Parts: sequence; C-alpha cells; structure tokens
Amino acid sequence: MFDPAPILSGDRRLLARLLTQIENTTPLADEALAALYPHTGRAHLIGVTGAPGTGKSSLVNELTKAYRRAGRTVAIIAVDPTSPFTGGALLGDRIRMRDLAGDAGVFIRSMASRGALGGLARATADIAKALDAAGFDKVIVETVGAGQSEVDIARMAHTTIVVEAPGLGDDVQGIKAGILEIADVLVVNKADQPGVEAALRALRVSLELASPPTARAWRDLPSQLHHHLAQARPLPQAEAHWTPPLLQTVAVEGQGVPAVLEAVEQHRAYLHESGALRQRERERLAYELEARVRDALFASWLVRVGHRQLDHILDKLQKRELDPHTAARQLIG
Ligand SMILES: Nc1nc2c(ncn2[C@@H]2O[C@H](COP(=O)(O)OP(=O)(O)OP(=O)(O)O)[C@@H](O)[C@H]2O)c(=O)[nH]1
Ligand SMILES: [Mg+2]
Repeated sequence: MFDPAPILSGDRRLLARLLTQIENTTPLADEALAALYPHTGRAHLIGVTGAPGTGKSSLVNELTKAYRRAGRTVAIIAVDPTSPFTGGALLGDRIRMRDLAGDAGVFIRSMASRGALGGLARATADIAKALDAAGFDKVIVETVGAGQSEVDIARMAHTTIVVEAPGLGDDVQGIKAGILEIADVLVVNKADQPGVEAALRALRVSLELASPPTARAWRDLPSQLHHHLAQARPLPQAEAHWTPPLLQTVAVEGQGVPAVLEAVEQHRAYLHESGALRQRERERLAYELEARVRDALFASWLVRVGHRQLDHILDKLQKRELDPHTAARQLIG
C-alpha cells in the first residue's frame, strides 16, 4: 500500500521520486494518485503560455518571487515540448530560476515531452495533482503555446496567462490567434523593447474580435460525457463574465509583475464567487473520466480482439469488402 503521509507532510525527495513514477505511468503512480486524490483540489493552477522566447520563464520566476513575498508556496512545472533533455531552453530555465533554488517554499520540475500522443498533457495533469496534494498554494505550468497538447495543458489551469512580446514575426500569428482564446490574463512582456504600443494595439483589436467572454470563461472541453449530463440536468450558468486584462511587463526587471499577480488573484476570486470554478472542475472531471473510460475500454478490447483478427479486418477494409462502421460494430458485438 502506498502511504501518502510523507508526501502530504512535504517530503521533497519522495515527491521528486513520485513525479518520476507518474511521468513513467507505473502501477505505483496509479496507486499513489488514488491515495492522494482526496487531498487535491486546494491549489490554484496557473498556466503560463506563449510563443517561444516571449519571456515566460522570466515572468514565472518573478511571479514566484512575488508569491513567496506574499507567503505563498509555489510549485513550477516547466514543460519543454521541443527540446527533450539536450535543449537550451531547459538549461536556460534552470539558470533563470536559479535565484529560487534553496527556498523550501518553491519546487521546480522540468518535463521533457514524451513520444506518446496525449501523454504529455496527462502526465502534466497528474503531476499537478501530486503537487496540489503536497500542499503547494500555487502550481504554475509553463508551456510553449504551439500544439494541441499545450492547449490541453492550458485547459487544466484555473487561470491562464498568455505572454506576448513586441516584434514577433508573422510565423507566430497563428499561435497568437489560438492562444488568445484561452487567455484569462494577457501580458505583453519586453515592454522595454520597441513596438510595445503596436503590440498592445494589435492585441486589443484581437481581443475585441475574439469570442465573447462567455465562451472564453467556458473552455469548450470536447467531453461527450459532460454534454450528455448537461442535457439531462443543466447546471446554472456562471453569472458574471470575465474580461481578460491586458498588462505590460519587463519580466527581467520584475517591472509590472505585481499587477500580473493582482490580476491572477482577481481571476481566482472571480472563479470562486461566480461559481465558474466548480463548473469548470466538473467539466474537467467529466472529460478526464471519459478519457480514462475510453482508454480502459479500448485497451481491454484490443486484448480481446488480438492482432490476427485486426489484421484480417484491415485487409478486408482495404479491399473494400467491408466498411469501417460495420467492422467496428462486428468487433464490438
Ligand atoms: N529586453 C527584455 N528581455 C527579456 C524580458 N524578459 C525576458 N527577456 C529575455 O528574453 C529571453 C527569453 O526569456 P525566457 O524567459 O527564457 O523566455 P521563454 O518564453 O521562457 O522562452 P522559452 O521557454 O524558450 O519559450 C531571455 O534572454 C530573457 O533574458 C524583458 O522584459 N525585456
Ligand atoms: Mg521558458
């Protein structure tokens, strides 16, 4: 039996080892996560995302220092989707966050992206749960907002900070459009650089053109389960709406960071008071439950059907002797 007590009482070495188990999806990790689950749900999950090099790590570093000054404990998950193990970004993050080292109220974990599809988002969510159970007040997840798995990671955050910087080329416009949708707090960092005014103007326009606040507050999770339940028994809608504030920072100097912290805390208060927190959590849990049921059903189905039969069916599909819909029904029946 996994004993959650040392993790709950803050044993860092055991916590670090547990996070490795979680990354590797071991049976012990499943047992541990089950034992820790009743102790989760307290931490404020903050996502920090944006195009490469906009200053996310610098901002996280300063934000963490500000939270520490306010007496809050902080765990940071730095997700590095592009450069597993060898990348400069990871090293850069470590150096940048050096001034946080030695503080018992801060815990930093770097994660390299995994080969498995969807694996990164799952591992990050589970690691966040463990850090939540371990008692950190704030769990900050830094991701480069480029792909689906980053958007999935952002979905699990209560509050998402999107970091922009002036003078980004056209190649990141797509990234910007995609992640604007998920922003609860928008930050233009590198406000000491030329082009800040233009960047702010462009963002203001994009924000006005973007989906209305209601849609932003309700991050559409592709959960059929939630949809199904919501139809049977609609939940009361959150009353108030949140309009993402647009802020400027010079992260390397800590300039503008207190205002970011304030906006993040205001967003948290909004989530609590409006009931949106409970609703989002319910949606997220429906999504997770659905994903896990799907995975489990698929895995047991795969074992039952076996490779030989699957190969045979695929041959038939390719020869147009059978159609996929009928094949699926036959294989399940
Ligand atoms: N001039 C200026 N430079 C900054 C500012 N914030 C960060 N930088 C610099 O920009 C570079 C990238 O900063 P990071 O904090 O690593 O940015 P990041 O978004 O975490 O980068 P990736 O994780 O690699 O995507 C570093 O050289 C920082 O020193 C700022 O406010 N002004
Ligand atoms: Mg970084």
